[in-house]
Amino acid sequence: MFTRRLGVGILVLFAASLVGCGTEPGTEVETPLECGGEPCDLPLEAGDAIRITLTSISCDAVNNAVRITAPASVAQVLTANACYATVGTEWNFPGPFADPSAIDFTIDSRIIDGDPALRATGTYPTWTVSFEDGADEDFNDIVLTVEAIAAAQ
Ligand SMILES: [Ca+2]
Ligand SMILES: [Ca+2]
Repeated sequence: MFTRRLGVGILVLFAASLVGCGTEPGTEVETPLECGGEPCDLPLEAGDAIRITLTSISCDAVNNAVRITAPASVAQVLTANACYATVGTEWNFPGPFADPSAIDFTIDSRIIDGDPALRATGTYPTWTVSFEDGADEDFNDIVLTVEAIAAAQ
């Protein structure tokens, strides 16, 4: 009798966990850039060029896509499978841009455990952008160095 009641209790708990809130493993999520917990982008000055370097990766998920979303004229997917990209890969975008105000990124991934996060640290003209894919909190899963490069005088 005791065993049967326990079994029913476990079943109810299992059913409740299936009803969760959009963070089930496998759910696709687009993570925006944040600085100190607030949404942000990285300021550019008029005439600057942009260099982005894949500094390091430490993840196994497939199809994590790194997307530059601003300046709008260069918005594109930089890599569609970042965990398997080559460390040291550089993406260079010569300026000037028609819309030179800021650089922005998102990363598309799937929920592993917790919510992913994409953090920028640093100040103009060099930033580090670090992605936590949600499996732990090491913030080293995808690391980019982003540089604004002033036009030659
Ligand atoms: Ca991690
Ligand atoms: Ca990691």
